[in-house]
Amino acid sequence: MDKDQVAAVLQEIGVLLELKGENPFKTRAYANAARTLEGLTEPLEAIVAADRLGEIKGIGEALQQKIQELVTTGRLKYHADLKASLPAGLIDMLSVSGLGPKKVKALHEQLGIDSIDALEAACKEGRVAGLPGFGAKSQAKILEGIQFRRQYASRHLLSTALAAAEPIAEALREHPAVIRCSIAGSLRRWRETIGDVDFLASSKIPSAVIDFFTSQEGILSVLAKGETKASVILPGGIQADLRVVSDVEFPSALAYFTGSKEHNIVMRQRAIQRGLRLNEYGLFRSQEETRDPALRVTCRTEEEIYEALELDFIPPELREDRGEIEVAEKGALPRLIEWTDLRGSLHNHSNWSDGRHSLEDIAAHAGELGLEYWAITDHSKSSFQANGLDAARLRRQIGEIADLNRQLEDVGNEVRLLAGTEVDILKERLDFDDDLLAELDVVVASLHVAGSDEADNTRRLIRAANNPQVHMLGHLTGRLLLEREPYKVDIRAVIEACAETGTWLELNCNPYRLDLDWRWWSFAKEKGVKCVINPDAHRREHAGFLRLGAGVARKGWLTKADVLNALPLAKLQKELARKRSL
Ligand code: DGT
Ligand code: CA
Ligand code: CA
Ligand code: ZN
Repeated sequence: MDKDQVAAVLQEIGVLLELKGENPFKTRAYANAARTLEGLTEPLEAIVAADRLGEIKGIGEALQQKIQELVTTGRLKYHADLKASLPAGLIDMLSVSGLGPKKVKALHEQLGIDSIDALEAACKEGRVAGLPGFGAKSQAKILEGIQFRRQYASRHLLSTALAAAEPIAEALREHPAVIRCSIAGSLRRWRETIGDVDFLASSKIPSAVIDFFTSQEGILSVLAKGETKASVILPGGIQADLRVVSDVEFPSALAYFTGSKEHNIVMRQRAIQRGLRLNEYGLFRSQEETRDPALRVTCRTEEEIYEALELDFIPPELREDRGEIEVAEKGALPRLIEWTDLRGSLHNHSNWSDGRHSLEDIAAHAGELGLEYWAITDHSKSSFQANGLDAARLRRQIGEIADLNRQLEDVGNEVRLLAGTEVDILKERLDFDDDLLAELDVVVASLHVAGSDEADNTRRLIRAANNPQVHMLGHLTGRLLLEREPYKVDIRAVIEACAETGTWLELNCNPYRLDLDWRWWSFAKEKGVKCVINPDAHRREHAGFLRLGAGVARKGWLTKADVLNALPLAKLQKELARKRSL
C-alpha cells in the first residue's frame, strides 16, 4: 500500500471509532496521522523499510505498528475487526452526503436506524425531524442525499457525461489561475458508460481553482473539498472529481488519471525495465519510487512521456491494455478515424415512421452540417408501433425523395437524400420482398423482435446477411446501455457471415446503443467487414451522435478506410452497388 491508501484506511478508522463513541482524542489522532501521511514527500515504503516511521511528528508507537502492517501486508487486522464490530448499514449511511459519524450514531441510538432504507423510511415518516440537532431542514437534506447517492452510485451514458463535463472543462480552461486543463478517466477514453468524471488542471494557485470548481452554478452538492482536489455532484447526479497539480506534473498526472488502470500498470513496468519510474508525479531516473524533482525526466506533454518510453503516442481511446503498447512499440498504430471524416449517414428515420422531422427539414439540416448524403431508412410495416411503412407508402416515399433531390440540385444544394429502409428481420423472412428492396439505395436489416434462443437469433441475422439486397445489419445486439441487456447472439458467427457475403455492420451511435460494441471491431476488421457509423437519427439534432460514434470507432481501432460513410457520395454509391452485382 502507498501513502494515500494507508491514509484512507487511517481516516476510516477515525470515523469508525467516532461512530462507536470512542474518545475524541483517539479519533482525532487517526485523522491527523492520515493528513500527515498524505503530505509526505518521501515514499512511505522507503520510510518503513528504513524503520524511520518514529521520526514523523505526531505518529506514536501504536500508529507506527499499524502503518507498518498496512504498508507491508496491505491489510490491518485492527481495521477489519473494527469494521466487523459495527452494523454494515451504519457504514453505508456515512456515504449519504451531510451525514457524519455523530449524526449516524444519534440516528442509530435514538431511532434504531441501521440502514439507508430504514433511514429513508424514517425521514418520510417525519421521525428524523424530531430528533435533537436535526430538524425539518436537515431531514429534507438527508432524503435528498439518499436520492443523489442512488443516482451517482450507478453509471452514466457517455453522452450524458460529455454534455455535463465539456462546458466545465471549457470554463476551467478560461479561468485565469488555470494553466492547462483536461478531462481524464473513462470519459477521455470514450468508454460507453462512465462511473465518475475526472478533471485535471494545472495551476500555481490550486485553491483558487478548487474554489471556482466547487462554486459553479448548478452543483448539487460538494462531497469533498481539499487544497488540491475536490469532488462534487453535477446536475443530473454525476459525480465529478477535480485534481489540481503543478504544471510540470501535468503530463504524467494526465496519463495516470486517464488510465485505464491496466494500461497504467503496463506503462509503469515498461518504465521500470528502462531503469525509470513512472507515477502520477512524473517520469524519474530512479530504481525506486520517488518524486524527487532532481531525478525528473523532462516531459512537457503526454506525447513526450510515450516518446521517452520508446512508444508511439497512444490515443486515449486505445488505452485499455488490449495490445496497444505492443503495437505502439512497433510504430504500427493505425491512424484513427476522426468524426470530421464522416460525410453522411445511412440509417435514419423521418416523420414517415417514428422520426420527428419531414424529409425537407432533414435534408436542409444535413446540408447545413456540410454533409453529402443522408439516407432515410424508415421502419418497415411489421414495426407498426413505430408507424412502419408498407410497400405502397415506401414506393411513394422513394418518389418524394427523388423529387426532393431534384429540387436540391436545382438550388445548388449539394446534399442528397438516399432512399432506404430499416427492414425488420422477421422469423423466416425479411419484412419486404427482394424486388422492393432492390428499388432502394440503402437497405439496413435489423432484428427488432429477438427470441430467447441464441442459435435462432444468429440464424435469422445470418440469413439476412445472405440476402444480396441487404447492405448492412443494424444495431446487432439490440442492447440499450444501462437499460436492456443485449439479446443472445453468436456475434463471431454473424461477423464471419458478413465477411463471406460482403455485408457491412453498423456501429449504431445512438448513445443508448453504441452497438456493435467497440470490443468487436478489431475482429470485424481482421475479417474484412466494413463499418458504417449510423446515428439512427429520429430528430435533426441526433446528427450530433456521429461524433460519439466516431469516438467509439476509434476505440475499436478503426481508420477512415474501414468506415464506409467516410466515402464521398460517388464512391459510396459504387460500394452500395457492389454486393448486388456479385
Ligand atoms: P469510471 O470512473 O469507473 O468510469 O472509470 P475510470 O477509469 O475513470 O476510473 P476512476 O475514476 O476510478 O480513476 C481514474 C483513473 O485513475 C483510472 O482510469 C486510472 C487511475 N487510477 C485510479 N486508481 C488507480 C490505481 O489504483 N492504480 C493505477 N495504476 N491507476 C489508478
Ligand atoms: Ca472516472
Ligand atoms: Ca474518479
Ligand atoms: Zn432500429
